[in-house]
Amino acid sequence: RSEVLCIGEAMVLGAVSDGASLSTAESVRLHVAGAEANVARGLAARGVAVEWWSRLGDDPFGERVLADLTRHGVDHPAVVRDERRPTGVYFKERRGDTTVVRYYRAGSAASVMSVDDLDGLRLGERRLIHLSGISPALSPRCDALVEHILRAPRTAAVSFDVNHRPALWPDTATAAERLRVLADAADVVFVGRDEAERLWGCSDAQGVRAVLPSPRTLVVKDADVDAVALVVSADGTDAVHRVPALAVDVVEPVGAGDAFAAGYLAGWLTEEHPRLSLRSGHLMAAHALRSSADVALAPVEAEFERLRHLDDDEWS
Ligand code: KDG
Repeated sequence: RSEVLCIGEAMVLGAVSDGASLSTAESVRLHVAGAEANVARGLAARGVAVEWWSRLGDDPFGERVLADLTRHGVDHPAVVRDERRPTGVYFKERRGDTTVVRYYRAGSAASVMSVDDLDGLRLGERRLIHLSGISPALSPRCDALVEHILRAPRTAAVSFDVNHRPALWPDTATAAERLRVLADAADVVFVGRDEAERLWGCSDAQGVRAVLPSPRTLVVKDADVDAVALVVSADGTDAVHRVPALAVDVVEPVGAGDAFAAGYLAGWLTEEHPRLSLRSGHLMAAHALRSSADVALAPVEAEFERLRHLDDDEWS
């Protein structure tokens, strides 16, 4: 069994070329997306043994998701195929500097993921389970699944990317409260500074710590500025690690957060210094930012290691 298990909906993504509009474009490029599946592919690219689990339709898009994950080295032995519900789909287009996302996922196979599904997943044999704040927004059953994994007695660590997707929640206040409670039950939490501001009114990493006191590792990413990891040390106080972001010509930002999480977690798994894990996160994110797909392969290993170990003044 893989040491890491990522749980959450994967979808087929239809993207039009830059500047084209979904209402008039004649062709759409298909990719495989979904935050937790993106993290799984990123971890596999860093050499981590990783499994992804969700429910998929018994349809060609479900086949596409599995083939893509296999190609990226992600294991998926326990995925459930649903004959009655489809694989979710979403589309995105660029409007100026913003990416507009349209979901066609209500009633998808993944929307009926439930606590009953956990029997075959051998959570006790994992080191790390990765979840995100997308799943609790999909349905009450998905929400219960996430809550159960976080709160039932467990031996595996849980990482949780807050991933607030406004289109999936009834309103911000509901999302804010639910995501706060769930994130605070995890061991490693990722959140964007802007996201934390929108949800909880926090302006910096210390502010997020006041809202989420429990996770041993709290990573607050401030877009093209920096990422800060607050890691509880032996005396119970936070050690603060801050690494500036890399300067990148952004093609498309969706998926960069997942790439960052994969880079950070790959380092966390080998217990390397948080500063190096933050650098891995930035390097992976930079790569995703330069691609229009939601997931992109990391640079080759030797180059990755060279970049990670640059002196501080050469970094960024
Ligand atoms: O983080 C990227 C994801 O948001 C994207 O791949 C699609 O999972 C997705 C979602 O629910 O938005």
